Amino acid sequence: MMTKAYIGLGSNLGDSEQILREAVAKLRTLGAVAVSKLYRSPPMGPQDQPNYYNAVAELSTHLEPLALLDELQRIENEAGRVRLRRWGERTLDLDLLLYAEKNIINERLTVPHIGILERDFVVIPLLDLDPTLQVKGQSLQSLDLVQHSTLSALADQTWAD
Ligand code: A4P
Ligand code: MG
Repeated sequence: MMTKAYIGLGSNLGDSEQILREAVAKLRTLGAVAVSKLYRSPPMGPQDQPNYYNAVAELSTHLEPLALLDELQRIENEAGRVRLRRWGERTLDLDLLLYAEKNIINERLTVPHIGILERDFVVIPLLDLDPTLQVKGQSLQSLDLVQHSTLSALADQTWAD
């Protein structure tokens, strides 16, 4: 069955824009992809790290959740994934934010992704892709953080074309 999955992309080490572009190209080998705008976002967590480049990709895929996670982790590793500390700097982070309307909790996967409703660098790009999106019964559009976003848009939704 074809499923709509949303994947959060983040990078704050190396040539982040290029790294995210290559990640989107690899996601396109897994199914049809649409991307949000590209954003710059101040770091959540340790403040002594660079700003992040963040975006979200919508992927239509036949892959089951754990098979999709395997692919995301493979793409992270191919980007020469370096991750120094919790919530710290990394070359590429791919998080499975949503997998259709499914709730998943196992050793490898929690979906919807933890913290999704508190992170503007996830919510704002999700709204680029679907302004009516709801998560856990909550309309994203009506969240307070949408009005108090700390993001700056760097490029429109053609950045990864
Ligand atoms: N895992 C469980 N659920 C999922 C899921 N839904 N998607 C497991 C992906 N992975 C999931 O991943 C650790 C384990 O989580 C995986 O092995 C997988 O089985 P990881 O990528 O090594 O670590 P992490 O949890 O992603 O990192 P960390 O450090 O806990 O933080 P977050 O929550 O990912 O946040 N600030 C800004 N502005 N923008 C950012 O993108 N990102 C982070 C990282 C911190 N600050 C940021 C940003
Ligand atoms: Mg991650």
